[in-house]
Amino acid sequence: MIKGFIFDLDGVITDTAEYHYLAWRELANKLGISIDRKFNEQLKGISRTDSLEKILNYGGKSQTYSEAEKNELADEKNKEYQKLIQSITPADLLPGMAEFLAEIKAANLKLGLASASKNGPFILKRLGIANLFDTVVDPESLKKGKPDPEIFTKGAKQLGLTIPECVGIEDAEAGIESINAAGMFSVGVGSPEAMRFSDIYVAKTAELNLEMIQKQIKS
Ligand code: B16
Ligand code: MG
Repeated sequence: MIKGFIFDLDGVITDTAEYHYLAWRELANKLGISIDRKFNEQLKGISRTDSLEKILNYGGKSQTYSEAEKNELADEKNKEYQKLIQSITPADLLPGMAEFLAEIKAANLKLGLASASKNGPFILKRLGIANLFDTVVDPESLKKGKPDPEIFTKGAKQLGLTIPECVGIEDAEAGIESINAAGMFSVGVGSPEAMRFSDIYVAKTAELNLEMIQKQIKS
């Protein structure tokens, strides 16, 4: 019996990937590295420090900076990102999400957030949905990020639920891997190719609804 849903943020609840991209592109340009939207796909669901490593590797500069300098670069990106997310409003919820979250709450199910983003709580507030969430996993408390199962396992624990009582929802391959490794039922949002390892998937957030997911779990 399903008692709770654990959501990813970027790409499921709202599309912050574009803001991450713009902020990383600005930093990469300064470092003489050129990235495009295709490259940015690899950064989805990946932590800030891992994203910087991927960009530096891509630009052949993985050995150029000290740890302290890398921290400064990651901070610089985050400052730019934080400027961009100030303008987020409830209109930035992805299609169908306001309804889907309301449906979950109306059924008295619990809601958790399992986002790699340290800006997650601020974004939930800007979207006007922070009060719907029973718990938010703090990504700084994790030993390992996605695809490690820790973030979803911790989410279930924080909700006071067992793994089989929870459903995880993700748009990134690393995220689906994380849910599956936790032993939780996984719902993917995205193309059949990208979501090939999820238990079920939908192409768009507008297709998410409680009845459909509950039926698929029973069958
Ligand atoms: P921050 P998710 C992830 O969010 C993003 O997809 C990823 O691009 C970003 O680097 C990561 O959060 C960390 O974000 O720099 O704000 O801490 O998909 O896990 O909700
Ligand atoms: Mg995501």
